[in-house]
Amino acid sequence: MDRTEKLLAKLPENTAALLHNPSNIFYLSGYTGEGLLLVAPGIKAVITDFRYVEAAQKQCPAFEIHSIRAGVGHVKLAGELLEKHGINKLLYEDNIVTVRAMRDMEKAMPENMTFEPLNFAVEALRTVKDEEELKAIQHACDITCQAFEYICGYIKPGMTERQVQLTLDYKMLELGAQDMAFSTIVASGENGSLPHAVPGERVIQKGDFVTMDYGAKVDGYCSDMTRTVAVGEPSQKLREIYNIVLHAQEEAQSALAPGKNCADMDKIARDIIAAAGYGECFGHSLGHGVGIDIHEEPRLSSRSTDILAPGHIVTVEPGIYVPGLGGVRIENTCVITEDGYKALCSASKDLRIL
Ligand SMILES: [Mn+2]
Repeated sequence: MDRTEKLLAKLPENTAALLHNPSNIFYLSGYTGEGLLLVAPGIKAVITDFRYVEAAQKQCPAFEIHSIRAGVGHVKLAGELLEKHGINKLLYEDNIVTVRAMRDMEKAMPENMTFEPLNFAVEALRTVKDEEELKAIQHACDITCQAFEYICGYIKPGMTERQVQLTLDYKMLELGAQDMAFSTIVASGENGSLPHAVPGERVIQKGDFVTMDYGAKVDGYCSDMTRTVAVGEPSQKLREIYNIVLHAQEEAQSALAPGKNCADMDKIARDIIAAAGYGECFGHSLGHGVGIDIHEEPRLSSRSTDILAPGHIVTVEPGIYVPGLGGVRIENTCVITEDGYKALCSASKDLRIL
């Protein structure tokens, strides 16, 4: 069963799904250009414009490619196809379609059309990765780890965070990444207390911790890894924080297995950090799914009701952030297997002193 059939099997009979979200469109069809995807019994269509017709034909041979024309825009064209197939119930992505686009859609569609939210049906399919997806993510993780080995030999006191970021990004592209998975984070010294620090002109000094959170994109799929390294001998305090985070990361990661509650994974790491007296300094959730998007379901968070299943790919990334001092985060991307998990990032998590 291909992905489109899997989606249709989850929907009520004689119902269409109109996709606006580029990640869902890519997942179902392989198409990366602009436009919409229409899926219904008897319909598999990319609705695009002249600029992308040829690319769409190459990327998704199993789909009909329809190009908009004067007076017939994307939604109207979708409406024509639905009318031809006698389908009058349309599921749409209410988290993506704006209020304005919704009003336009109601006007452009045939009169008898009814609209209902798709309720993340495609996102739900995307949580379980197949072999091909796993291969792409493993490749992205390998590039990330190779770039880490390179950067460890490159970072020297006197360099700026920005220099480290540019070098990491360049290295990943050189190693075959199509793009960065997200904007690379490099946080040195006291900037390490900012979980999503933007690399800037701060000059790296001896005794600093440098946190690097970054990933590569390969064949449309992301990796996500964080390592914190020391530049020269770190203080006792920073070492202590490092060891707590490392312990929390390893305990939570080694608990990953199918059937486990995502919220329990978060609790394992949180309890260790709280017991060490740093509970207030770990203010984000433990991790998240990774795939076409850098943040996907399931979430490893205290509020999550998700259960881990084989094929889920999740990050485990506890951290401790102390304003004025700095911070530590250690993150691996892992796949849930039939009997446990496998870490996809091979870079050592032991403290590296450069
Ligand atoms: Mn992450």
